[in-house]
Amino acid sequence: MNNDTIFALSSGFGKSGVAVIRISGDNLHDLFSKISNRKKFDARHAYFTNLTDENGDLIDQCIVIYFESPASFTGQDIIEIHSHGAPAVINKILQFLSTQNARMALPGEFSRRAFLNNKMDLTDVDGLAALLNAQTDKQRQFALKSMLGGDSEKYNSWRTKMIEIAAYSAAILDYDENDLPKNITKKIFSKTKELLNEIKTSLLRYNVSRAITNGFNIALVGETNVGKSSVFNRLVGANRAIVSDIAGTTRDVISAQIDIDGYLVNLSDTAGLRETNDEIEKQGIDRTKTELENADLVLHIFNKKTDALPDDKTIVVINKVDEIKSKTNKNVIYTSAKTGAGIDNLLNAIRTKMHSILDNSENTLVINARTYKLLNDAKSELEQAIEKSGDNYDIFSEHVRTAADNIGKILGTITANDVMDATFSQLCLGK
Ligand SMILES: Nc1nc2c(ncn2[C@@H]2O[C@H](COP(=O)(O)OP(=O)(O)OP(=O)(O)O)[C@@H](O)[C@H]2O)c(=O)[nH]1
Ligand SMILES: [Mg+2]
Repeated sequence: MNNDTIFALSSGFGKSGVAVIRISGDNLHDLFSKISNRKKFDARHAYFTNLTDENGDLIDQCIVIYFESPASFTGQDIIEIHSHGAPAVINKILQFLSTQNARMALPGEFSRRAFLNNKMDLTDVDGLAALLNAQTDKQRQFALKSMLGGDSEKYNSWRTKMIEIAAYSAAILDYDENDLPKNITKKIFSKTKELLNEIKTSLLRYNVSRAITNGFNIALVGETNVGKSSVFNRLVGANRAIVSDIAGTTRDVISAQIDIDGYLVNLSDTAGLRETNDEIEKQGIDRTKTELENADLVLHIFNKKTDALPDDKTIVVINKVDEIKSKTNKNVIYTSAKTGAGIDNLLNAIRTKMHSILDNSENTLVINARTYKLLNDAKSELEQAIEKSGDNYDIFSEHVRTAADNIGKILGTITANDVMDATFSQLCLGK
């Protein structure tokens, strides 16, 4: 199956100036000859060609490029066809290719081949998937670093150190003390602790990784009628949520995505909190509680004086300031969704909080559910090595080796097929 010649549209489908169709296979020399209408050609050279179908009828005028194995995305021979971006042209080319001993690629199949040919490891593929999903500039930067191998470097260095530690600790039983480096047991312990701390720090940054990749969650909560939906509309810059003076207007969670300083923000307006017998409103309030749990930042909104205090993840807002005389509480932000007063201050307070949580992400790994679990497993193996092996260095070595295997699974050095399927299926057709 990995020897099949595969093809896919790599650019988006729809009317566009240019479409790019890629073909990958073991030897595409003859196919390129046919497509480019030339016997001799150079790799990585753009040729202008009249692309004809199996009957010799003209399909389109195209640019075609040949990438020779192993210097290509997949490591196999690759042909790129740059055609006009009309759906009819694209369909005709794909139809023609299926008559040329080639088949349509599965989603992520190009990347799978790149992985099998050691062009990418699984963390690079995760980075690529994150890059393809990037909507904001920070998401782009974060994903790009991972795709270009930033994360692999860290994982590889951890794994190498673990293998070294495992080898030394296994050797303690087999070799005479004089043949081993001085203070070997001390060194083994301190190096293992160092690694454990680094992994723990990375796990603590999981929320940062998630917030950059999937968006920073901000929930607006408070009692009914304080003006949550009105403030939400001001922040989004559009009348997204219904506003009325009837308490209990908002019942469902209303979400909008906004870009603040290059970070993707998921903003949620929620049902006002109050005692109610209304079944639907009750369900709405349950949803508010879920939003609160998932929030990276909460805007707690009031419309009168309050003793509520801000904390790491809460900003206290007193709305309807146009109706309030005393504005002396330094712990809160005063706004009026009606006049727009104070909305800039609120945005700045959100900015400050968000930057303090998300900035300096250079050393943050792109962690998804798969890598989080494996990283946690590695952490617990190292903890067991340190805490539970006593003076038994065989057991110590075994735990550290298992930790190294967990990191290997993150990279895909050691991997099961189902993990690969999950990793590659996040990608779209043509990648
Ligand atoms: N004077 C004044 N009225 C406001 C302000 N913000 C909202 N209101 C009014 O307050 C009422 C309630 O506003 P909403 O935005 O629907 O309040 P909410 O907190 O979303 O209410 P629920 O969805 O019922 O929980 C509406 O009549 C708004 O026009 C404000 O800053 N000043
Ligand atoms: Mg509302």
